[in-house]
Amino acid sequence: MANYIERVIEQVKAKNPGEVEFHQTVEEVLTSLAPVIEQHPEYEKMGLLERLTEPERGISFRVVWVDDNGNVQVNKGYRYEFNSAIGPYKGGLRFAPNVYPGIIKFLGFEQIFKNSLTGLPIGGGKGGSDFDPNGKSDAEVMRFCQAFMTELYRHIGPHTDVPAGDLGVGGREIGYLFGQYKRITNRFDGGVLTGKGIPYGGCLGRTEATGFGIVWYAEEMLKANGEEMKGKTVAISGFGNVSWGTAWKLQQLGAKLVTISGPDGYIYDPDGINTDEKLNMMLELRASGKNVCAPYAERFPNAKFVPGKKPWEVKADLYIPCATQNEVHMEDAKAIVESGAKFYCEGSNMPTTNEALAYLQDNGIIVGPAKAANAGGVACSCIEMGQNAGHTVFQHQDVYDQLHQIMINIHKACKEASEKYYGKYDLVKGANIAGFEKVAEAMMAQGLV
Ligand code: 2IT
Repeated sequence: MANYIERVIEQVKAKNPGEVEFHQTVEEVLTSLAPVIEQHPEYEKMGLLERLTEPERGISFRVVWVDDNGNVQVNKGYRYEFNSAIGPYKGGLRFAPNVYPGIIKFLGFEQIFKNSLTGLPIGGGKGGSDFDPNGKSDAEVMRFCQAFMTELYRHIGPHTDVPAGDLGVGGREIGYLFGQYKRITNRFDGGVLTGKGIPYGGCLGRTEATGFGIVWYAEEMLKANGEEMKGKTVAISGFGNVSWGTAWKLQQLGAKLVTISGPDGYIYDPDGINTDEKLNMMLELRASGKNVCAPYAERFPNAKFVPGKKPWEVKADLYIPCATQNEVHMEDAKAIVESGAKFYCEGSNMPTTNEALAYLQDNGIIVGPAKAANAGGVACSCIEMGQNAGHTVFQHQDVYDQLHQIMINIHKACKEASEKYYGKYDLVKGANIAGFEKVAEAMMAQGLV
């Protein structure tokens, strides 16, 4: 069986040359599945892993728009519809200059397992563009989004594929995308996009859902190991939506958050990033469109800005990377182990290199994997789809209560799957297995498609 897994990993590498992020996640996930594949020889006969690692559909398209100076701009647009065994494709759109198929495929592949872990009926997909929203005017962002949707609308729908935001795509972009979808199709299909504004079908709590979910998941990790969130010193990276929601929930649970970061460096705030003014400062940083965190230290003089560095050198009890993929390398993992920390919970998608992840776990750090810990975002998106399908509005507290329970359930599913197949508490392996089992069963039931 190990041979089967190795063979598929090699095939994926050969079929998707140079797409290193996709190779990385396929290797990490499939390797964890060994004991399950062992028990199900029929999976090999039915080419299950070959099918799982090949997107059902991949669309690549040209996006043409005109910038404020009247120059024609051409970007690449993508949507990889990865797996619809348990529900319509669901996953975000990422707008960032480094976007290429290897990034969209890694995100889309991860999304299959994440969405399955939520316990809700959503398949996996991901899309985006190499468009960089930073430094663009509002009008440019609108024209880009309209051009992007002018192709994408043919491929999506409330029962087909439901995109949302990811890096570079927030409420503003979703608004423009939705407006254009509605204009072209003449349909108010609320459930075609999630992360919408509250007045037009958005779900209360979606903005903070990913961050809240991460902290609730981390809280379960702590509890399972006899500890509590209150009083913990926490270091996170990023200052965007996910970091902001994470900071807010950490504040509510009485933890002390001491770092945030940007591409320019990191902020160390010894007083804690724990007042409304400080949380609002994170929103201001994002709204500035400059993609820097340094201005935080100008506003709060006790805080220190450390240019060009990542926050992993700061001593903490719990680390939560919330910025982007592969932001924690081997040297960072060593610093985290040396700090004496016990907990590490991934917030952003695949923030840890496979090598750094193994090092953290081998040195006794308890790791929460992103596909489980950050699943609260997409879970809330699915709640939004339900709200839209039922032509209703859910109350804020109802959404929080559902989301909190979902995060508790996901932690439990990861814990139980790892105990069943590996005889130990390993949330990384458990998340892969628990996410896989339901999708595999559905794929087997649906025959060779
Ligand atoms: O990575 C993710 O789960 C997201 N960017 C959110 C996806 C969604 O459909 O809400």
